[in-house]
Amino acid sequence: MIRPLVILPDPVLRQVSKPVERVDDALRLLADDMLETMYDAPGIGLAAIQIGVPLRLLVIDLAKDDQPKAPHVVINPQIVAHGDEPSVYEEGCLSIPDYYAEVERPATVTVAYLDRDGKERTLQADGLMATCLQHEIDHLNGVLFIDHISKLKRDMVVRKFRKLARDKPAPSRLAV
Ligand code: GNR
Ligand code: NI
Repeated sequence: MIRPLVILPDPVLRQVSKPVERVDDALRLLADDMLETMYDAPGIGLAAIQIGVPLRLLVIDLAKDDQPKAPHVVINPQIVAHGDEPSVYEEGCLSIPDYYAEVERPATVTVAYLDRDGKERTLQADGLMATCLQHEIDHLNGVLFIDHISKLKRDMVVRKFRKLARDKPAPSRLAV
């Protein structure tokens, strides 16, 4: 099931997500909804908080349109190591539609996590995978990629999205 995305400046995006306590069928259904929502958007990653669920769960698929799907379900991730080299990527976020900015992060990370079977795994990532993992893990801590750019640019983006939310409130906001 495709779920509605939480968009800036919704304060839900600033929540710190809680660890997943058990990897069961309900959690796998949630992960499947996240993948469906991410593919539909389309995006290459999605954190649970972006559909309003404050759990330490994220999905990633970097496969291009002409490649077979390569879904990763990443539960309770911890960055256990990162390289010294920085890398700069132009990032975007499904919760901040149509805004892109360069962000510098460690070029390589090692992440320990549970997979969709609850099995402990470790992933060494570089390139876009390293950037995407760090972007998603930031979401679990209530951090957005605009927190890594200048305050001037960030304030401009937040103001623009505040105005958009005022002019055209989301249906869920109209209801309350
Ligand atoms: O779809 C996405 N693309 C992207 C591009 C560069 C760096 C990070 C990302 S993640 C983003 C989807 C998203 O908002 N995940 O939280
Ligand atoms: Ni994002």
